[in-house]
Amino acid sequence: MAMMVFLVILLVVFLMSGCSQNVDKPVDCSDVYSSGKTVSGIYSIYPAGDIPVWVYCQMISDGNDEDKGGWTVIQRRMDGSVNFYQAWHQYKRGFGNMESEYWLGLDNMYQLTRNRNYKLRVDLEDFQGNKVFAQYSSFSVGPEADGYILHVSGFTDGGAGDSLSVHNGFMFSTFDKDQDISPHNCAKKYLGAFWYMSCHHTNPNGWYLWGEDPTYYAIGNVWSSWKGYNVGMKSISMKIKRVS
Ligand SMILES: [Ca+2]
Repeated sequence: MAMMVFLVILLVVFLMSGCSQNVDKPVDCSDVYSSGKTVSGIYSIYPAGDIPVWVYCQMISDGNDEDKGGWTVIQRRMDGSVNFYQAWHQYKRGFGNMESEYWLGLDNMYQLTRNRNYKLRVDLEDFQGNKVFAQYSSFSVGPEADGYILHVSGFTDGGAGDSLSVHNGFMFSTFDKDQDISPHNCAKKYLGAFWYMSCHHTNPNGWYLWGEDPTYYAIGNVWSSWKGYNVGMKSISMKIKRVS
């Protein structure tokens, strides 16, 4: 009998520790921020429940004091240190270095946005130190079975102009998986991977150009509504934040 009671107590303790662990699993950087961790940096999040994913959380205001903290960075270029000309399976699962340049992965983006509402902010900086942004009130990525279709809308201009809304509704393409609507392979032609149509108004995952370089048209990490098709960004980052 004593043994039975002991086992029941052991079971209850085990179940309770399991419950408290779940509370400690932030889904995204909004949860990380809400838990009191308000310093920008690398944190683990759990977009799909059990498997941790390392990510850079940007804990800053975007200019509005009521809109502080908790941006989950899903894509970042800043120094050309990571090769973004990667195959489908890499874009699916994610790659790069959380301290510098990386892609969070289409699976993680899908898991994050499938049941929750997110807004998107794209921050841009040129090699002269000018900074602008574009913001979208709604962002999500569909399931792999449908080609990881991009859903983006609700543009607000922070000086960058809108180079992304035109990509709304298109599937993701890499050099080894052409799902664009061009007779060409857009990823091969413009040395990137993106929700290409035929082919792009922005190419965030394109070649890191180190500024203006018209040698090969539109291959760089460009945002055409700000600097045209031949000026690569010094930094470009895409980050999402949950909205209620
Ligand atoms: Ca094509």
